[in-house]
Amino acid sequence: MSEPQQSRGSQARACGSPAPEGRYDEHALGLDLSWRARAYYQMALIRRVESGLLDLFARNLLFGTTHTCLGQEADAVGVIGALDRGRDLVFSNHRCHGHFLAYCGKAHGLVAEIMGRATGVCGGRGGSQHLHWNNFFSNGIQGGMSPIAVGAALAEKEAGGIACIFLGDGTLGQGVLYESLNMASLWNAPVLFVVEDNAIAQTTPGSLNLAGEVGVRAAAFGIRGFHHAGTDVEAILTLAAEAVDYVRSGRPAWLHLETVRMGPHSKGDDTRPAEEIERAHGLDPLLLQRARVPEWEALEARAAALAEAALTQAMEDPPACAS
Ligand SMILES: Cc1ncc(C[n+]2csc(CCOP(=O)(O)OP(=O)(O)O)c2C)c(N)n1
Ligand SMILES: [Mg+2]
Repeated sequence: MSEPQQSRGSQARACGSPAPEGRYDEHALGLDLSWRARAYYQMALIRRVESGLLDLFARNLLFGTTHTCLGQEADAVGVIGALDRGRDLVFSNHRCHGHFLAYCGKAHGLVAEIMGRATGVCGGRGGSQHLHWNNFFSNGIQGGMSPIAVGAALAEKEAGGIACIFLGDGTLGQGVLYESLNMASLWNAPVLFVVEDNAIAQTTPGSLNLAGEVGVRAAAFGIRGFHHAGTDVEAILTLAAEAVDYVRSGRPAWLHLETVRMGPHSKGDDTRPAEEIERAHGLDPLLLQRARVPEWEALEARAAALAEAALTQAMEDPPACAS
């Protein structure tokens, strides 16, 4: 397999605004590594940061809420690895930390943001669900970002950029999503709708809230679908690259990724039977990728050191100004 398309990463700009100060964190993204090692390393960094956040919660050092993406790291790394960070836009949801890290690698800015520190990427005022840096935007309202992604994609179309929006399977019940699919198809908006289907919405299994098939929802609007069942980051990267190419040609697409949620919905709220959680752990994307990356222990150590430094520094940083 040849190396999939990688970011140019130098001409980043938000929709209609000048490029902001600062750059992607190339070291944190592992841009010096081979694409295969990088895929493992980026997933390890996400896992380490997310685990660190859950640990802070357990020790009463975080307030608010947080939704970690343990088990879903391959979606973030595979899909965002197929985008052009220099011109594409990413819209995310409540489970956004992994998407954010795969986009820009700013681990300290993320942790400080979640901890309400002045050094956070949004000055500590956005928190876990409202992250914004450069062309990355997240919001916790399920489906709320989908019309925004369609509009932004249309605005960026002439410049060759596309929008990628991450949605959960539980969000397929939101009407605004179907209005967005309708307009995206009618107006040829270059949007990649990514459904991270972990078969659960908070504590409600998909079998109780989702009728019919996931793929045919997009097909009903004449939108081409792509599908992967599993947590193989390399397969997701390859499929996402194909979907991104298609979207860049001027049509929306739907990428359905069947994945697993290894952790709780947010902190301790996991009501699933033990065997179901065990099954999810059996599909851990990091374990899958380890078998292909002989140097995984060194990459793990690098990710652990970076996450630890981010967490330690954020703890010492000043709080966001209250006024
Ligand atoms: C409009 C709206 N309704 C309810 C909520 C509360 N809520 C947050 S996450 C969530 C479940 C989302 O499930 P899914 O879309 O499958 O994403 P997952 O959490 O599995 O990643 C709910 C009900 C919300 N954020 N927005
Ligand atoms: Mg879900």
